[in-house]
Amino acid sequence: QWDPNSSNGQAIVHLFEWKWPDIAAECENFLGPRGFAGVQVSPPNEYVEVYQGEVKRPWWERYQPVSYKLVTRSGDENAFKDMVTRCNNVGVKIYVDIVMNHMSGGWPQGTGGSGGSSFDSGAQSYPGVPYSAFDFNDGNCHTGSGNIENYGDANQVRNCKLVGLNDLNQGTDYVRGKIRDYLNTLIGYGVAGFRIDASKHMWPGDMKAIFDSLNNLNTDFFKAGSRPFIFQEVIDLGGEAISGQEYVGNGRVTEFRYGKYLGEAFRGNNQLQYLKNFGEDWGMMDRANALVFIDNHDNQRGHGAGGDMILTFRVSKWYKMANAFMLGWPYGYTRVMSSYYWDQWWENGQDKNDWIGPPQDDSFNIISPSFNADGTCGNGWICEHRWRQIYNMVEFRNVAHGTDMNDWWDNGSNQIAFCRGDKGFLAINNDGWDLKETLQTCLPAGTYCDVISGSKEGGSCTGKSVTVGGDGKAYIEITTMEDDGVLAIHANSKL
Ligand code: QV4
Ligand code: CA
Repeated sequence: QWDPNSSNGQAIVHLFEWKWPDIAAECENFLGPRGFAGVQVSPPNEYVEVYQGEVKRPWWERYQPVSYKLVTRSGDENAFKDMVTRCNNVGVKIYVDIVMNHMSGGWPQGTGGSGGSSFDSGAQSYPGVPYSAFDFNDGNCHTGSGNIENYGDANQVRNCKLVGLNDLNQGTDYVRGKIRDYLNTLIGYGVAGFRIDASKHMWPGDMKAIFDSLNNLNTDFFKAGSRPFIFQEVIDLGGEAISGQEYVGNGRVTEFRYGKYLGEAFRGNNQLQYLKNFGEDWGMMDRANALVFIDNHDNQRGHGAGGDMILTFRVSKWYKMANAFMLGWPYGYTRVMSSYYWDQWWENGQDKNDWIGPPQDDSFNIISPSFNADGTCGNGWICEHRWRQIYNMVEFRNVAHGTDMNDWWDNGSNQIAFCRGDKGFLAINNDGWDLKETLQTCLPAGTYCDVISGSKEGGSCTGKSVTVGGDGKAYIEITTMEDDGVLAIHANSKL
């Protein structure tokens, strides 16, 4: 199903590794009021507690399930349920990261699970579900190592182990039933949909059988007959045996080319003028099937796809520009990344600290974010979604929803501007010289607040103001001295 089941928002935020009570409060205090449609939450089911030499409680332990008990470092089942209710009550939906391709890697019997279940990876025994050796794909995998060795061979990509993770066989009724029961439990609590991890590694038909068997969404929160929103993680940059296109029949698919191409454009490997037809014309999937983002929890730390072209919070000026473009541009369903900080440790082009988990205390409990007077986060949390330049563009996207792009302008290199019907106008300057132009904004005459340099508060603007004349034109200025290379005005920012 391709629709996010949200009436009041066009962007979701991934609150990576946040605790359930903190998400509940964030829905009430910030996301609801600011018009966010929903939250992608980290996997809520039990996983391996990883302690491996220096590597203690890495973020990636949550991608090694042990059972479908809802007990994690983010909280227990009651906390999860409370979060879903409280977020729904303020119009913010919950989308759950579902790890159903595999169980854990090769951790020996005796290794702890976050919900107290025992397991034996070598024997493929997970009594907390229960799964046993019959439920895994080994017999269907024909590589020497049992791992995926060649991404040019669709069969091994789907039936062999991804980096040593015990590969579930979703072709059997038993495994389908266990996954269905897990997802139906979440639906019962009121979630709106699912991010399906490692979708490339499962057969689209097996996934369809599971999705078709799911209950309708909870009618306490959704209209009768609503189906869960599905977005499938498939990394398809071209050139492999499996394409994202094979999955669009099940729901939306992550479009990884989107963030890579924007990274290339803003980093100067391409020019912004060429973004004029950014979308299907660039070889990306149909916008109605795409889930788009600038970076995700993998490629912001060198896992996954996109390499060193990906923009993150560490290159904040470009990052804000790219997010503004994404949120202003009518392509795909948008997801904003929200991160925590870690110190990188580069050796031979590799960040040896790419495993570091969220801010935690000495007992490995996750530490909640703190909030500064200006609304930004502390305690090691970056909270990109609380950057004014980003959350104000979420409002822009909501206001402009339903319009197309028109009146494109560029200077022949890296200064661009466009309208969204008569609802919004966006300009970007990524050249090394000032943008000073009189441009068509398509907005009704009046004075507007630029929501990048400031916000409309009360009747006035804390940033730059733009005066639009009766002909829709306005003098637009973005100098290289400014903090941000973007200017955005919209129907709701009229003073
Ligand atoms: C190691 C060796 C293997 C060996 C194995 C033996 O590297 O060669 O076979 O031991 O047991 C972690 C470790 C990894 C380790 C593995 C098994 O990093 O070194 O293998 O565990 O213990 C995340 C991380 C992975 C992590 C995994 C499980 O990125 O590093 O592996 O969680 O903890 C492809 C896929 C795509 C995937 C992307 C990263 O097509 O689906 O790679 N993205 C999603 C998630 C991602 C997650 C997974 C999939 C797996 O977004 O976060 O991987 O659930 O492109
Ligand atoms: Ca598989």
